[in-house]
Amino acid sequence: MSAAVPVDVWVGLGANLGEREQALREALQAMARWPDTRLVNVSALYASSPIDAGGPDYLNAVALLRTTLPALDVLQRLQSIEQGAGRERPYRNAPRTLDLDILRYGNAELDTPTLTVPHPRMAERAFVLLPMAEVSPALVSEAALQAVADQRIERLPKAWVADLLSKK
Ligand code: PH2
Ligand code: MG
Ligand code: MG
Repeated sequence: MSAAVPVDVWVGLGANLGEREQALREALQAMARWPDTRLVNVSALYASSPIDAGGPDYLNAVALLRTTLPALDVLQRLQSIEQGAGRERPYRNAPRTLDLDILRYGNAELDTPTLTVPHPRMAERAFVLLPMAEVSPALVSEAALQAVADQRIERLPKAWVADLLSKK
């Protein structure tokens, strides 16, 4: 048993190659199985045009976890899920089968060679801010949403992962 205080962690999910929805769903299933971790909430799916990148449209979502795992442990686990989904990294912002980014780790401000939180480009991206506002409205201001209002993004109304949310 861990004595550490649980931390809220916001994870951005994205995919624009392959079976996108299935990859996002399987990633959430994997996170829900981590030790000392609850999957508290997940946004709807959003379809969005690639930002600073090429290739097909993305599916994006944001998940809220509550965990006692350290930030770098969370990062390592996310990377291992990406690997399992066949993620390749031929060049920066290349199209991908699965991308899992730590957006926030509680209120921590970290700048290490492998992890910077809050995510440095979060505020520029509608595909992060809209789903994040759905999960945690207090974290995203109207002004922040206005600033990305020109980006093409569509909220998909379908129910998709309610069955995965922790009842604890
Ligand atoms: N991820 C990127 C770059 N551009 N665009 C959209 N719409 N969605 C993404 O997840 C995304 C992107 C780099 O990780
Ligand atoms: Mg990313
Ligand atoms: Mg990434």
